[in-house]
Amino acid sequence: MSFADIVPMTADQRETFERDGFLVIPGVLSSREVSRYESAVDGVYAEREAAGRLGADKSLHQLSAVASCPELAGLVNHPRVFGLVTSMLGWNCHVYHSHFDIHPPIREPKPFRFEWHQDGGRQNREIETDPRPRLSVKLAFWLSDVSEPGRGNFKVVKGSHETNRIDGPPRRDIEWPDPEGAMEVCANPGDAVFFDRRIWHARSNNYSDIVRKGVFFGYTPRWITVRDEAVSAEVAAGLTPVQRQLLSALDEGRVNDPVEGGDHAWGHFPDEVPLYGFLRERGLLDSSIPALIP
Ligand SMILES: O=C(O)CCC(=O)C(=O)O
Repeated sequence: MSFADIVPMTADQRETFERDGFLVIPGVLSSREVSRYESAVDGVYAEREAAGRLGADKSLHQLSAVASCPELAGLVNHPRVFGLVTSMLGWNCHVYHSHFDIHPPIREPKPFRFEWHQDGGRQNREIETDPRPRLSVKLAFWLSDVSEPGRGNFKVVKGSHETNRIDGPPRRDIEWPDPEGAMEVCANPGDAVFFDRRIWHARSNNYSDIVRKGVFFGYTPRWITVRDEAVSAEVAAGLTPVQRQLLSALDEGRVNDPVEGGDHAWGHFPDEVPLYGFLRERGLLDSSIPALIP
């Protein structure tokens, strides 16, 4: 499947996603892709290790996935799953937050930390609705085998994305049970998980013998600001126009014209937004989805 292709979300997937708050998509990456992306993140891990910049448990939570590891750019609009993003968010979106995570096996007991959260930081305090709006979705690509629990799996409370509050300890270091209904999502290397940012989620401790590796991209409308570091001009030059949009590296047309305004995050000029043209050319501006209407 080439980058010219894209598969929109099916009606069944949408029903499951709306009900559960997440989808597991098997076999997104071939074993060659898994090896290629794995060696890219391993390279960054080795650099951070040499520079003494790993966590106390030798883990790496590396923000700004593509700026930190340009070889990961192909994941940002991976043809097998990017249609899930456009089917939810439409064409005026970008990546606002991304990371890759490497968690070696835990050999010694770890201090407790209640990690359950919704994504979006202060969006969860500063927006007054109940339930909160979706605002962003995230893709996780698995580069290691998390097909059994206890391997650093992604944990969710299925269907919790429309619940604003779960019970938790008064401080995150106070021992507290997992929320009712918590489950570990199991996946093979090359599988992806697509989730609503509001789903209550955490990571299981990795008590296996396998180093846990995953790459995460959070997508949101372009009128929500980006937390990631920008990619370098050299990296941007090697990206497709859609990838440049997603990674906030658009630098063409009127985008930077202070008088004309041109393309900007409010999406007033769809023709100047690469993803709009990309979807239009493929007949994928499904007008039953408001975010796809120009
Ligand atoms: O590493 C995980 O499985 C959890 C990731 C996470 O908390 C997040 O993407 O916000």
